Amino acid sequence: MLLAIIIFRSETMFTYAIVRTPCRAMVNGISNANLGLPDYQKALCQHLDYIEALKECGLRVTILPADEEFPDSTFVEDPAVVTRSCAIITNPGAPTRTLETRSLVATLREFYTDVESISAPGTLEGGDVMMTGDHFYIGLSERTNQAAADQFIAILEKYGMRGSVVALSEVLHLKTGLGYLEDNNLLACGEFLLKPEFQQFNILAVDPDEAYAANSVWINGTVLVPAGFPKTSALIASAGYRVREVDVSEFQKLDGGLSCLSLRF
Ligand code: CIR
Repeated sequence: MLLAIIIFRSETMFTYAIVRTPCRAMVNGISNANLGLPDYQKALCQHLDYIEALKECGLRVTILPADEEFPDSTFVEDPAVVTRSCAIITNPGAPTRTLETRSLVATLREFYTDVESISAPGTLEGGDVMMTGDHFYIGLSERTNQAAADQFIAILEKYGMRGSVVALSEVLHLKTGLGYLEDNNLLACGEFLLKPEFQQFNILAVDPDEAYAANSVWINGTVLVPAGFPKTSALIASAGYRVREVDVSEFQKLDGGLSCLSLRF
């Protein structure tokens, strides 16, 4: 019995996380949320609690300094994708974010021998990439195009991994509406519920009025869930996970979710 449990449990384990302290200029970040401007001091407090939650999951956290040049730079998931074998510097599709990649390269080289990159005309943001074991789903969005997806899949194949594309129509990034919780469990809402690509997963359907919580993050058996979404918290807990709520209201005002705030590997 115990052997069966070991065999069917996820093999993914994360050791490290990279985050970036929010900058004062975050009030100028890109937003379509219509939730008002973020409160910077509150965002700093929420970010510290987010780091605490990562540490509670056993991660060693590298905290990069705030970068006032880039209002959205706290969303460190977008300028890079980290895998078991290599890091991939992306080419963010939002023009104000393209150069966020520059300052990440040196940090990633501290952890990875192999650091690959996506180049123009390809544009890709990490929020559009969802890892499920050795297979990566790449959302084709306003930020991520087919040219970049082709480059990304070629890089994955070089390291024995695989990728496939998914068309998006309703959300900013693929992981705005999806969160892979390992062990074949996929948190999903809206346009993703019925997509054929995802029907082999055990779909945990997020209530439409809690759509923001679809971007919850599995880390070593715990799921970080945004505070204020009780139905989704209960759904995840009932699937057997430890739930750690994190208040990220100030980042939600910039269309950012829990996954966007870190790289985990
Ligand atoms: C942006 O629009 O780029 C930021 N305001 C939010 C980025 C959120 N990132 C993510 O979903 N991975």
